[in-house]
Order: sequence, then C-alpha cells, then structure tokens
Amino acid sequence: MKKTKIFGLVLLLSAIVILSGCTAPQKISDTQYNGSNQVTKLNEIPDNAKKLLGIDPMSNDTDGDGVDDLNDSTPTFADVPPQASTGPVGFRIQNILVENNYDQASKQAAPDHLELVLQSTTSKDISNLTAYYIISDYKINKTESYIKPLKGFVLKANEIRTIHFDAGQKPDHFRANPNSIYYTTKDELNFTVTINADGYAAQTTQVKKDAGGAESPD
Ligand SMILES: [Ca+2]
Ligand SMILES: [Ca+2]
Repeated sequence: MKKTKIFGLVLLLSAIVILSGCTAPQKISDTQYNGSNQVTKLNEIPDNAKKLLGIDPMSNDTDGDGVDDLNDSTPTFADVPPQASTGPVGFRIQNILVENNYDQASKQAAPDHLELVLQSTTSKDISNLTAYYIISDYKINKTESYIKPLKGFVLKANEIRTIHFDAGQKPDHFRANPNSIYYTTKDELNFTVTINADGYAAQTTQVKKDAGGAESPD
C-alpha cells in the first residue's frame, strides 16, 4: 500500500471513529478515552482504527522496522530484514510451536501464540538476541513480518529456554501485535522465524499453523 494511501486510510478511519464517538483526539501520553473510543499511547490513532488497520495499539512501530506506523506504508511488514548474524553456532532453535486448531485432540496442549525453545550450545552467555519472523497467509495473499529485539533476555551457557510472543507481560514473553493475521484469520498460516545474536550464526526455522479458528490474543 502506498504511503499516502495508508495515511489517508488512517485519517478516514480516525474520522469515522471520531464522528461515532464525539470529540477530536488530543495529544496522548498514555491511555485515554475520547468519548467511547480508547486511544492508547504515543500517536493519535484511535484503537478502533488501529484494529481495522491491523496495527498494535501499544506500539507506535508495530513491525519494529524503525518507521513510525503513521509514516510506514507497510506498518505490519518490515521491508528491510535485519542482517543475519554470523559466527560460530552458539545456539539452536530446538522447537517451534503455534496453536493448532485442526487436530487439537490428538496433540498435546499447544500455545495460542508463537513459542520458541532455544538451546544454548556454548559455554558462554548470549545476549543481544533479535527475533525476525514472517507470517504468510497464502489464501488472502498477505504477509506480515516483525523485528523484535529480545530486550533483557540472556540465554545462559548450556541453557534451554522458551520464549513467547504474546502480550509480553511476563519474563521471557515478548509483545506480539494483537491485531496481526495470527489472530484475525482462520486460514492456514506459514511462519518463518530467524533468531539473530551478535557474534553467533543466525538460526532459522519454519512452522505451519493449520486452518481453524482465529485466536484470541493473550
Ligand atoms: Ca514500522
Ligand atoms: Ca514497515
């Protein structure tokens, strides 16, 4: 989508929400309400409009590519992927899980979010990890991609640790866009996840989420 188009769409959606709710939005420092319309943080896009746009109400840069949502012609697609880290293998992605709605009964309880199990293969602690993940829905021909630095996360020597992408409110849990196609479509979704860490070889894995019910964000 062209930049001017998405900006126009933001204005249009904001106008619709404002007209249906009353007063014009003001500068926001945190969550507040304009009539019945919640506006959360950082920019002036009402949350209802953010939902329609598929962006995160708790972020002003949903895809993490460094371009503010208002100025990002692709707010849920990081156009420039992070450069893959290089060096010796210091960790591996031991497992990747997403909710599987199709045949849940025969499987163990799966998470309702993206989850990775990281296994250190070195005697040194690893920090400065960044996740880069791509979600593709081939049925509606839509792809989203996100860059997510794992701030504060340290994979200790020879440790196996699980990280989660959800509401991001617990240790080892990182914020995921609640208006992503992960939560809004019932189609099959294909995930490609790369974990970069300074000084170590990037690790990539893939997983498929079967068609089924759309999830509820945690
Ligand atoms: Ca962005
Ligand atoms: Ca973008």
